[in-house]
Amino acid sequence: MRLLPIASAFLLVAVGALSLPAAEFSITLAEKSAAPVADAVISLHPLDQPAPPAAADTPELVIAQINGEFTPLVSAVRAGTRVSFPNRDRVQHQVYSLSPAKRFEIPLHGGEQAAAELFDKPGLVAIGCNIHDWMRAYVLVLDTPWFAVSPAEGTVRLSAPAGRYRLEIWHHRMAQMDTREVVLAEAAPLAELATLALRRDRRPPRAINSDAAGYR
Ligand SMILES: [Cu+2]
Repeated sequence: MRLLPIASAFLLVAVGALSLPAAEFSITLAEKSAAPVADAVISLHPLDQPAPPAAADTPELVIAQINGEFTPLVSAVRAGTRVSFPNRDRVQHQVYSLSPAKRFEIPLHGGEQAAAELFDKPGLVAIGCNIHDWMRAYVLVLDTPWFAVSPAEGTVRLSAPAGRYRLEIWHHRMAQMDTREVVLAEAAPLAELATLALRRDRRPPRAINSDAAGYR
C-alpha cells in the first residue's frame, strides 16, 4: 500500500510530460547548387531545461555489412543505445572505431554478430573495417530525444516542446558542425532553411577486383 502514492506521483509526472505543448519544426537542407542534402543529422538540444531521460526500451540500432558497405551509412542514436553489426556478406569483416566517444573492435567475423556494443557517450563515432578501407559508417550519439537523419529530399520534421533550442546540423562532409539557436512556439510551426557547404567525400575509393562480389 505504501507504494501507491509513489506510483501515483510517477503517473502524474508522466502525464505532465506528455501534455507539454508541442511545437512543429522543419528544416530543409540543400547545397549551394540547390541539391537536397541527405544523410545529415539534425538535432535539437533544449537550452532552458535538461533533456528528458532516455526511454528504457530504446531499440537496438543495426548496422549491417551488405555487399561490402555498412548499411546505413549514417545513423543518429540517443546515448545508451546498443548497436549490433551483423555481417550479411560472404566475406568476413573486422569492424572497429577509434573515436573517443566509442572505441571498440569486433574480431574478424562472418554471419550474424550476437554481441552488441553499447554507445553511451555523446559524440561522433566513425566506424571502419580493417579489411576493406573504403567501408565507413558514422553514428552521431546524442543526449537529446529530438533528432533525425535527413532523407533524400533533404527535409526533416521534428516535434518538440515549445522553448529555446540549440539546433545542430552535422554531415560527414562538412568541415564542422553548424549550430544555431531556434525558438519553437506552440501553434507557430518553424521552417528553417540551411545551405550546407559539403566538401569532397574523403572515403577511400572501393577496390576493384575480379571477385564475383566485386571485392575481396
Ligand atoms: Cu570489411
